[in-house]
Amino acid sequence: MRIDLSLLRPALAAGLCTALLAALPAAALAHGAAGHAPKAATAAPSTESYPWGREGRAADVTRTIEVDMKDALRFVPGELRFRRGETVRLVVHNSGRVMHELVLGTEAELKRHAELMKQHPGMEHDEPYMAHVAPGERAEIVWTFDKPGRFMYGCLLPGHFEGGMVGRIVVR
Ligand SMILES: [Cu+2]
Repeated sequence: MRIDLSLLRPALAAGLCTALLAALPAAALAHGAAGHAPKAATAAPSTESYPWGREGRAADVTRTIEVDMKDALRFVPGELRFRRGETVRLVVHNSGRVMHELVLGTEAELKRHAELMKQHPGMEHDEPYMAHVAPGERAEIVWTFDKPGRFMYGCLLPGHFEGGMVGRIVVR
């Protein structure tokens, strides 16, 4: 079974996430890898909007950016700059030997999320703003940066975020 984090978002915002998730049986937080099957190319993007943008339409992509994830707990490059309104395809590689993920968000959101992951290492979930990538694999995020600001991307696997596996995003 999978937990839809969108249902928890109001609780996350209220800082109640820890208490809420602690009340759930651990088994409810894990689900099989089947939940991460790639979405069909024809699937309509989510209409949900986030402070750091929204899922983009493949037809609107104007730029493709490659990001590599390394076992040294680094993203390469470690900073990305976009113009407001730009829709980009992030091609996320994992050149390491362990699992990594790229999750877009605000700094506060990623910190909260990383704390959750520490307490529930088996927690898996999928949202349009994240890519879980097995060693040697690649995955894509199509994203529209529709609001200016400073955002981040991070690997929220336990120890990785704290180990500095973060990148900066500037949208002007
Ligand atoms: Cu990682």
